Amino acid sequence: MLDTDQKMHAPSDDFAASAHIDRARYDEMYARSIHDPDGFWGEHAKRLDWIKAPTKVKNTSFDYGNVSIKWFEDGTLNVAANCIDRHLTDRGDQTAIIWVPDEDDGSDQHITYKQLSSHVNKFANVLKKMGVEKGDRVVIYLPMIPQAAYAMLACARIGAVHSVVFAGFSPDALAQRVNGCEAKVVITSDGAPRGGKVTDLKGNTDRAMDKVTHDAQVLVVKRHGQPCNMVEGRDHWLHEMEDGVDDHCDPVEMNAEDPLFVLYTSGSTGAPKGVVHTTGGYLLYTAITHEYTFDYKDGDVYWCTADVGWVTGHSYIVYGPLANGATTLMFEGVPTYPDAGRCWKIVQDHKVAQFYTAPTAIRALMGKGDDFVTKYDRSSIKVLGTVGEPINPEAWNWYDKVVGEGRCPIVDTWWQTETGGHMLTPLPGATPTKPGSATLPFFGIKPVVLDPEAGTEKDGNGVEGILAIADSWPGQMRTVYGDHERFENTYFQQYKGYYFSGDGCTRDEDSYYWITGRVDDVLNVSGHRMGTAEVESALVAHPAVSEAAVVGVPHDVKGQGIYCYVSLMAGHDPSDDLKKELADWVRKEIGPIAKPDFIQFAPGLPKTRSGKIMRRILRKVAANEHDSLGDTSTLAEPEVVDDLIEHRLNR
Ligand code: 6R9
Repeated sequence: MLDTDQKMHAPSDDFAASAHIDRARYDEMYARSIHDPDGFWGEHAKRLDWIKAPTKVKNTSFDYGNVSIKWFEDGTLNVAANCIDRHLTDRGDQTAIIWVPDEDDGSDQHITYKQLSSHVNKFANVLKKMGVEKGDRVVIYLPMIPQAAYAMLACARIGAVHSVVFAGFSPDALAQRVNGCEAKVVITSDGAPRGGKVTDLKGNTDRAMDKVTHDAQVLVVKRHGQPCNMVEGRDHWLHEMEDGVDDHCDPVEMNAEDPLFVLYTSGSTGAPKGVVHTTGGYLLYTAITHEYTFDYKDGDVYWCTADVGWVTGHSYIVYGPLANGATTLMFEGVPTYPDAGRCWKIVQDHKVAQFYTAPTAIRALMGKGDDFVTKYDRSSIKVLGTVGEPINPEAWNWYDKVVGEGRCPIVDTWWQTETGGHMLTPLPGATPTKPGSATLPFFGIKPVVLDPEAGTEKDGNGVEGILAIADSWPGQMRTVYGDHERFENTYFQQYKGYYFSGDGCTRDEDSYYWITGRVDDVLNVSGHRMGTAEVESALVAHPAVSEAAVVGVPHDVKGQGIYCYVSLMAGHDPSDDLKKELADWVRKEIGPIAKPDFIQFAPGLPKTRSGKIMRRILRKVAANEHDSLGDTSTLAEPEVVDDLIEHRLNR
């Protein structure tokens, strides 16, 4: 149960006094952002370098059937020029990216803005040489190496649309995304070291390319040195292609509403959706949130531990920080390799000022004991952040006391792939925090709590319901790639006039928001989004499986674990070997993050008379809460449930 009765932690007077935003400023700026969005965002848009300054600011409609979102629609700019070129005069020799490799062997790299410029320009010229033009799609399937950022910025420089695919995804998942956006080029690397193990990314790419239905070329970054099978005419080494290539490439003038990237994310039904973000509004929103949420100041070293395969890596490793001329740290490895002190060693080595991670990592590290933390110097840390899932107060308190020594404000940032940047978050010098609450809206964000059935707003405080957003903000996704109807149906159909987040929430007596989790069939496993439908379709693709239903189950470290109910085809018998085979199968079909935690063989699944699987009941059985199953009267065969309970986990 959500316990909203938590102690308030106010920012210290010293912190508030030197912060970009204190409480009075937050109140004043928030009020203005809501009452005069054109004035507010028009002014803040000046933080970007426009080729042609916009004369229009907001032109948006949440009207179902006519949803249209445009910001700064007559402005033009280039994202790479904003993230690199404009910093060259004043901070060309400042470090843009600190890269920390998987092995703790002292080979960390400091890449200055000048070096970043040279790498990105060359990379952009290579893409041009391969025939990539403005509007073409490029898939990036890379580990956490600087070339991932170079590739993204190179695309932005020439107006190509990138689609980053998390390197933990399987060949099938990669092929689905390459086909989905008809990418002209797929960028990958030979091997990806992570946590001391090496993934054969090029091998995965080769298997994916067998399933790609159009002509596409492959560009390979040499990272690990493992041998690769290079297909003549299709595959090229980056270092060979860069030979003799000029390190100047003119940035292409882009309209503010031209697409910057597509990022596939899980929904409650069907295949993952290609979330489309555009150029002007997205960059402005990630830059402003990066500065204010983390209270970023010149000279700070900022570290977000996410992977660039997720939106957090896009917005808060690459675009937001680089647009602000920041120093952003990129880490190839995992928090527990070579041991659970790795993060704090990196903090000490590089004097990290802002540290941003996920609750699942905090819980995992908390379980390893305090010594791993306290043996390193963390006095450089000013702000701690979390993202990805609700943080439980125990983990919050540990993060606060042990990691932050009780002196660093914690920003619990609620947002989504779709929102582009932070939506609900404390500002560290302004907002007193409560463990487990994402607190208050960022500038320009109008959250509302809706009654799930009536769809009407619940006024006042002390209310619970669906979290929706009443008006547009610059970082909002614009459409689903190639399917605007799906965009409208997913986010604007159920509750007319609002952006539907898919999350439930409570607004407490202090107007603070508490996210209660997804209200749809989306799982959140270690902060990674996964549709139950994706895991189910992987399971039924196995020849022994006739039907499958997947639900989330509470998990101490991952937040949610994956619990699968599986009915077998005639002629196949339940066994532990088959369970293992099915778990490995899903892992292979989607990727390691989707590997089931539990599989229960079920002769029948609880369905309504119309044939809809009642996941509510399956969730209760999985969580061992069968005393509170709720109404089962609409079930076609109520006795199925007794069998499921009796054979829970096939006891
Ligand atoms: C940025 C990101 C979005 C979903 C979102 C919600 C959950 C994210 C959260 C949080 C509670 C937070 N979520 N941040 N829940 N508190 N601070 O994670 O994007 O991968 O699209 O996931 O994650 O359920 O709807 P994405």
